[in-house]
Parts: sequence; structure tokens; C-alpha cells
Amino acid sequence: MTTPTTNACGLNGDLCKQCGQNTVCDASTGQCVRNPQSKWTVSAVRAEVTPLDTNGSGWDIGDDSAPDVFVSLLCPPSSAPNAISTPAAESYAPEWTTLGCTATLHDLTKESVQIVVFDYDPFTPSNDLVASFTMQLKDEIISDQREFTIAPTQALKSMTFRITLAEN
Ligand SMILES: [Ca+2]
Ligand SMILES: [Ca+2]
Repeated sequence: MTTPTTNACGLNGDLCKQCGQNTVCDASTGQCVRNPQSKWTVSAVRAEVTPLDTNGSGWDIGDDSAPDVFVSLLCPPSSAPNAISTPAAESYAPEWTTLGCTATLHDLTKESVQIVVFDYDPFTPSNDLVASFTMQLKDEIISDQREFTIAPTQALKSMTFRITLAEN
């Protein structure tokens, strides 16, 4: 009996098969599994922001306009993080089409992704904070094109993320 490989994956008695793209053979189980070194991008797709900020004030009292929401995404590993910010979208239901931060499957399942959401305020010393939180992603949720929405937190009624396979 030979050791299972990516080209011929299977254990004693099982049919050996070739593992698909971005999967490798787990020698202990003889099953094709996602390559821990494959790279994935975590993007913020859309959100819903509360009408008032966490202090109970309007977001932009000066002109009584909607918040200008941008998302800063920080992917693991913490020793060499990948940080990406979206452009600001002025809306209580902002949407973004830019790609977020990228990390390997191994790092994403081992360490959390940090998310900080701001209302961009160019004429004041600091931006209004919308929400700040971390997400620990599970292997099952890291699959191409899948979207997931988090529960309300701070001044976010919801935020939806998408995970996509990065160019490898
Ligand atoms: Ca503001
Ligand atoms: Ca505004």
C-alpha cells in the first residue's frame, strides 16, 4: 500500500482519485480537503446603520446627512496582517464592491478578522465610530461566493460579508 497523494487520494480498499482545484489529500483520512495554503478574500458587501449614532446623536448634524460609511478589514496573521479599507458610501444602507483583505485558509481559521466601521468625517478631528468587532471564521463558511450576515452590534443593524477564493 502506498501513501495517499493529491494525484491518487484514498486509503486501503478505497478508490484513489485525483483531488480537485485548491484541495489536497489528507494522508490520515484519504479524503481531499481544502488546501490550508489557499488564499481567501473577506469583503464587506453591505450594511444597515442605525438612524442615530451610539450617543443618540445624528451622524452628520452639520448638514443633517446620512453617515459616510467605510469599513476597515484586518486579516490574520497578526504577525503580518493584511489591511484594506473600503471607500466611504454615504447611506444608511451602504454597499461596497471593493475587495476586502486576504489571508490563507490556515490563518483565517486560526485567528480572527478585525472589522472597524467608521462614518468618515473630514471636517472634524476624528471619524464617528459605527462599530468595532472581530469575527472568527469557520472552515465551513469559507467557501466560494458564500455570503453571511452578522447580528446587530453597536450602530450596525446588520453587516453582510462575502468570502471568495483569491487568485492563487
Ligand atoms: Ca459624522
Ligand atoms: Ca454625510
